[in-house]
Amino acid sequence: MEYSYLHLGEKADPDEYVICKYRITTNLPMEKAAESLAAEQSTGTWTGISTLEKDIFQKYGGKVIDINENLVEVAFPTDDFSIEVGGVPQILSIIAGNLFGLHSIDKIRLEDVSFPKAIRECFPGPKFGASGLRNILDRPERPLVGTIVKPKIGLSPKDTANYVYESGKGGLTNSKDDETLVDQNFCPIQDRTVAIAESLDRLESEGHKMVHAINISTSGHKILEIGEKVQSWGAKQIMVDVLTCGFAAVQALAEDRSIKVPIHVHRTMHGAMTRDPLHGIAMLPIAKLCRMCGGDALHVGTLGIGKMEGHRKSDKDNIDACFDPSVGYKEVMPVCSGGVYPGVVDKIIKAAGNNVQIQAGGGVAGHPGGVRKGAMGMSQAVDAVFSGIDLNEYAKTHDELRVALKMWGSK
Ligand code: RUB
Repeated sequence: MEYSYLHLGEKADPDEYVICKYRITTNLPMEKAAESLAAEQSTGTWTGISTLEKDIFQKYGGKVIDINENLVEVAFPTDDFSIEVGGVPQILSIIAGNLFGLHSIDKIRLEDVSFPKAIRECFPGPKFGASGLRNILDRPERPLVGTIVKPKIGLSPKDTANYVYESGKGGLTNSKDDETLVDQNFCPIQDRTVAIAESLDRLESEGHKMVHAINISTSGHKILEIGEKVQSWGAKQIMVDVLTCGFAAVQALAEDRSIKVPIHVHRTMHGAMTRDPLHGIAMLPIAKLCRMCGGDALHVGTLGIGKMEGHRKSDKDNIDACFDPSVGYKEVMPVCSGGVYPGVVDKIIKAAGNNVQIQAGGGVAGHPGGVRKGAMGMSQAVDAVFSGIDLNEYAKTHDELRVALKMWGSK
């Protein structure tokens, strides 16, 4: 017997269902495509099956509750999910699994998802979040301003620590390893962490608080051990590449009581999922999952301003997901990064607000005056915008900003 997965017009209680929004491109009638998706991801397959009893279908079948042109909403019953054992990997196998490969659907993109309270409560959310980071840095209001140590590979531990120190002297609150650096021979993670901790301690003794995120992205069976080790070597923040390591890696670190430093979440590889507007996974569901799993700071894009593909509206949606009060977790610090320089800081803050971490790699290390002056240029840009002063006006009395504006202009 075949059942219909179409429940158009019915309301699905957001506390009973995981509700997903998909953008579908197909030659099939949209209702048929939506039904095959809901079936494939819940109780069905490509044909009717003798083993599908009515009560199984009713309890566990996905429901297509809305179709608006190419946007389709599917509600999956909470009982389809196995959170304690299964976690995000099992969630993703339902909401973002086989459906991408269905022959009958040309393209499909997961645009959004909402989770019932019963599922949200199984996840830790951020330990520190945006406010925890601000407390550590003693920076209650101004945007956080950071750098990515450049070149992304090649510097020794001593050079890296020196870069961090110079950035702090220039006023930056944050710095971080780049995503491709972990423990290469030219910059072993232990030596780097120890050397950077010395720089950060020195800065603090000179009156400036700063954190640096050490990239601990590694294999699943090693990440907790490396996290604990870098912490014992003096790391004040750790960084995880969430898509290459997996959401479960972020969750494992957030739930590990011995990890007592914030987690900076990088999203390298996301473009493979997010870039095609018709296929893949939008950043919004990724941001929601990162927050659930316990990321304290998350790369969200530069609102269409920097070097990476992104858009003002969708990047702002990612930022809003970092703060959405309805989910019951601490807020995540959104990180705007990638091709940023002082001349675009005003546009970023205007679009993102002050509760944001703005960071620049090339936009600091590329300053003709060196890293300290590059950091000063970025800090001055943030100070100017925070104080409501036009960048060019502020630059008249701030030389480092003036040089940066002359070098890279603004947008
Ligand atoms: C920054 C950089 C980062 C991007 C990643 O360097 O390359 O890895 O932030 O992009 P630079 P996203 O400042 O020199 O461009 O933040 O969009 O994930």
